[in-house]
Amino acid sequence: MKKQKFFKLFLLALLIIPIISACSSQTASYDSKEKLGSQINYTVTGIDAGAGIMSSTQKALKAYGLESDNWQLQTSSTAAMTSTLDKAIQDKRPIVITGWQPHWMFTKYPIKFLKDPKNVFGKAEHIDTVVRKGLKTDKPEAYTVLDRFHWTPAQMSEVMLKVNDGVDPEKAAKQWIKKNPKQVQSWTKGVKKVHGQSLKLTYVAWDSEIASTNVIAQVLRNQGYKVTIQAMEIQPVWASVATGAADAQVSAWLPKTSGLFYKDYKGKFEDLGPNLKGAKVGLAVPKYMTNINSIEDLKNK
Ligand code: PBE
Repeated sequence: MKKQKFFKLFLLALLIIPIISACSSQTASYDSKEKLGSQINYTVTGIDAGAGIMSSTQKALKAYGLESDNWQLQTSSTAAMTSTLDKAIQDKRPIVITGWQPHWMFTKYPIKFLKDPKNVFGKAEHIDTVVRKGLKTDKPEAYTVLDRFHWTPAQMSEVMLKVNDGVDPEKAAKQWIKKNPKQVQSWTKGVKKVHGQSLKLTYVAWDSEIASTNVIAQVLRNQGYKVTIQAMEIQPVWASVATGAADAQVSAWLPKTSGLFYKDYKGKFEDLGPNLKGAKVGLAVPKYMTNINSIEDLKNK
């Protein structure tokens, strides 16, 4: 008897739980006839507070008159943002995210950048290699390799995707180096090998920076350096190179995204120029939001 009662309750639960969870699911599928803001609580889903894309988004909310329209930027992390994006796309729900390229989010999900007619995020960005003053005389071999380091958005994406698939970043870097000997040789050609000199690189644990920092660190290890890489917040990354606590960083998204730090620390570092061209930063939405194509549409549609 007891067993039967339990079984009935169990069946009831099986029936009720999905109904409850369906009712409490945050928002419905995207409805192009309804105002977008009210469908997503006037929220842009963002990443960690220190990221340049976050301050640019705040500027955009002001510039496009969205702030006065109750729009807000939600702080989280890249992992939380992409997981929210993943769920939204599964249910065809509306969502606005902070997006950038190179990143696997553009490979994995059908999303598009919103046009930015006021040019708040800037057009294309480049990622520069920034080294401490005096590196050229202290460690000329490392300086030369860092100065020559450059690759393409597609190459960076390849490493990022691997890491996203669960490959250890150092291993993914080694595999990329093995697959691209000519390119790596063009960075190291004629550079004398060293024997265990130490070298420190700092970076922020964003997917793009994990990829680039691990690749260049591994190339420098192959040149004989004892390279340590240390993850930290973006501001300490710039400070570490400015004070000489670190030798270099390869994560300066310019002119806009890291522009403030570039200005703040100007004169206290050496900019070796782009290691990657054709990066892009902005707001992005799923492609099924066909009537939302510009940041201006967030206000009007
Ligand atoms: N990002 C990735 C960083 C730079 C690299 C776009 C998230 C940012 O500062 O916004």
